Amino acid sequence: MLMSHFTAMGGALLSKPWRALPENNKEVLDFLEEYQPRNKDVQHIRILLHGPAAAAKSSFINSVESSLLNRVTSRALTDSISARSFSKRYKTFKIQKNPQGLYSFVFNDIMGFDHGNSGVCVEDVKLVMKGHITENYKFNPQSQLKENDPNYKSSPTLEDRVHVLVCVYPASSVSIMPKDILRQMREVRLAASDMGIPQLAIITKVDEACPAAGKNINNVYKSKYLKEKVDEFHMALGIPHNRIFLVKNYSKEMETEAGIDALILYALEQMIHAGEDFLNSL
Ligand SMILES: Nc1nc2c(ncn2[C@@H]2O[C@H](COP(=O)(O)OP(=O)(O)OP(=O)(O)O)[C@@H](O)[C@H]2O)c(=O)[nH]1
Ligand SMILES: [Mg+2]
Repeated sequence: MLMSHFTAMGGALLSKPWRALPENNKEVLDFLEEYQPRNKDVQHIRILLHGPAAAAKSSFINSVESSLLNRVTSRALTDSISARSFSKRYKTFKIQKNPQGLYSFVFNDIMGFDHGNSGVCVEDVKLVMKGHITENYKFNPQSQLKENDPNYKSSPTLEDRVHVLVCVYPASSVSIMPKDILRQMREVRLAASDMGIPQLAIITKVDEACPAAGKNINNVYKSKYLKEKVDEFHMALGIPHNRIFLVKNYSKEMETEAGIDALILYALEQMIHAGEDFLNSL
């Protein structure tokens, strides 16, 4: 049984982390640098991020790039005040490893879910997973992409298909998850399961949700509050505990930090393993 104590910041901290992160980031960075899919039908693993508007999907892509390049970047545009989803297009982000090449994984950013007809259509997310949607397509919240549309790719390759699905959700909203958003996320999850696509989740904005984690990033996996959020998220969506990761993005920092990198790289490594296993099971 882990001992816990209350901090001056008001959150209970366990004496030991309930999940151990890798000892150093270098090993994970080396793995990511060398990683290539064994399945020669693809050049990279395609990771799709989905979740409600403002969950921090675009920010996570920037944070991954920042951790890998060792400087804070912001290619995927984010927004702090939009009431509706800020990202509106289907975009693929590749990350430059060195002047000669790219990392062997890409991220797909999409519009977020919202209430009523304001967010991405669930059917469009299913089309993305099957590889039917072309780059830069502007999602129409009112209606799904039709087969006769020029943006509809009728014969997607394995490379076009999604190999890992990642649900993104902010920590402070887990307990107040709106039913219609949950229904949409669950529908996407079930469709991914039907396609055999592995699923993970990242719980974001841990610094906002837990002051002790905001004060010291090394407290993230010691926070009882954040552990409860992982449990609640698991109960709500059915994603196994060990597929749910806590993350803080680079939202206000000017420089990268080892503690923030550790959370991001750990989650990323698990995404790569899941995608590799999927591609080898085909
Ligand atoms: N404090 C804090 N803020 C964050 C974190 N991650 C993202 N943010 C902020 O949350 C806001 C929304 O982030 P986005 O990345 O635009 O969210 P999104 O999921 O892409 O949203 P849409 O494109 O609108 O669907 C931005 O103002 C980010 O700076 C985090 O870990 N901590
Ligand atoms: Mg976005």
